[in-house]
Order: sequence, then structure tokens, then C-alpha cells
Amino acid sequence: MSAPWWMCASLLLVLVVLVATETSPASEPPLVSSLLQAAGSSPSLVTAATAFCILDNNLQTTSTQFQKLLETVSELKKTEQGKGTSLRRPRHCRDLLEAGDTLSGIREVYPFLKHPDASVSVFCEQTVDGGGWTVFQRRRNLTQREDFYRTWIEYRLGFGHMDGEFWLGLDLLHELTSTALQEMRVDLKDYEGAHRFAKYGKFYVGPLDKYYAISVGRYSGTAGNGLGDGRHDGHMFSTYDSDHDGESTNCAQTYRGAWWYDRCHVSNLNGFQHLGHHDSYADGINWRPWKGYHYSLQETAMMIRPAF
Ligand SMILES: [Ca+2]
Repeated sequence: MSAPWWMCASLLLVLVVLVATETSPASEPPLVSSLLQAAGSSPSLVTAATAFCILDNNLQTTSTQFQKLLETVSELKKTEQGKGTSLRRPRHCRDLLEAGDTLSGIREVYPFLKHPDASVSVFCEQTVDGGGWTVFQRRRNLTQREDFYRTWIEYRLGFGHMDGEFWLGLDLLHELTSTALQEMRVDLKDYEGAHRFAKYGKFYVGPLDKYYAISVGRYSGTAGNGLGDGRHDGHMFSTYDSDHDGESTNCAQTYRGAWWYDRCHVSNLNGFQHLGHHDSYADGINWRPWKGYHYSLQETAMMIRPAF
């Protein structure tokens, strides 16, 4: 039994239409017969068409082209699935922003190159300076304040509440800054309502065995350079129970904080939450270039995003 040429052509057409409307299974090439049946062809027509297209020696090329078409469609579907996966699996807050999520808030991201299925919650800041920022530190003058005078392990793992005050954690900060060059932004607010910021064109937090030493530079902004000028760049992180500073005493203990102290600081954003002016020396939420060592800020935020 033989079938006319148009039967084979229509078979290909049906296949293209069905694949385009995604009625075929993604994991394996669709069966020709089931596609024809799905399109409303009678069983006898299906038998005739499939037998003709596959067995007729005069139409070997049609069969080959048909196979190539299946392979192309399969590749296209894999590519589309890949795009879908990257949208469902944002690596960081900027991926979310670029996918149309323009609101700030807590989001799930998948930042681990070696563990693509592992997610973590972060706070995305999408309104400041073009958005796409992942916040890793925030202080706010809330009714219930978070205690920032914490241990080494707590600074490693993070603490607090992301919709209030928090520290994201040094382990994660190392991961987030390792995948691509990051820029970092510090936003500061005093008790009189004034805002200032400091921005750094490069920011990297080292691994645990380097005690999370930072590489920070390329300052710009209005708050003054509270992390550079040869002070904190290259220095290791210290807490009161884990001293890696450049001073013979314990900077974290003396200044009631946890920071990349050298001898000891020109900024102390994890310091004690005095309310504005304080008589004590340099133990508040201080940013020396703006407010000196006797003024504790009302709000701070530290955030990162890919530089490119
Ligand atoms: Ca020391």
C-alpha cells in the first residue's frame, strides 16, 4: 500500500505544529503515529502514512530530514528549558531584578556554583542606586534592637532578622563575593535625617583560613572613605573571642564590635547602638570620615552586587 506525497508532508507539518505548541513530551522524540492520531487522523491513515514515509525507498531523504528535524527540535527545547531554569534559579538579586522582580524584600537565590540546587534567603534592595543589591548588614533604630556584640561563630553563620537588623554571615559573604567581581555600597543615616553613602568598585571577602580578610577599594561617594586609605583593606575579621587585628589589645572588645580591624578602625558599623552622640570613644556605630568617633549612626546598610 502506498500513500501520496502530501501525506508525508502533512505528517511533518503536524509534527512541527504539535512541537511548537508543546503538546509533545520534552524528554523523548514524539512518536509519529501518536502525533497523527492526536491531530485527528484515522488509524488507517496513520498506518499508511508511517509505513510510506519510513519504508518507501524513494523517500529516504524525507525520513532523514524528518530525523534531523526531530534532533533540532529536541535541541531547541533543551535550550528553552535551560533559559527557564536560570530564571527559576536566580544567582543573586540582580538576576531577580533583570527578570522583572523590582520590589525590595527577602528572596531565595542560588549562588553556589558547585551546588546549583542549594538556595539561601537574602534581602534584595532593588530601589537604591539602580537596584540589584544583596544586603549583608543592616542596623536600624527599632524598638527591639539586635545585639551585634557576638561571637566568631555567629559572625561566620549570620544572625538577626532580614526584615530588621541582621548580619548575613561571613561564610556566605565569601561565597557571594567569590563568583564575580563585586561592588559594595554603604548607606548611612544619622539621627537628624541626613543620608550619606560610600561606594567601592571592588569588594572581596576571603575564606575562613584567611580569617575573611577583605579586599576593598575604588572609593566614591559622600560619606568619606571609612574602609580604605590603607586602614581596613587587606585586614582580617575579628570578634571579641577571635582576635586577628593588628593591635596588641583586642579591638573588638575595646570598641564593642566585630570588624576588619587593623589598629583599630576608621569605621565600626557593628558597634554598640548609642543614640547619636556618645561620650565614650569609638565604640558606637561609627563612620569616622563623616561623624567622627563620638557619634553612633541611626541606620546603616551594607550591600553588594556584581560589578559588571
Ligand atoms: Ca589584637
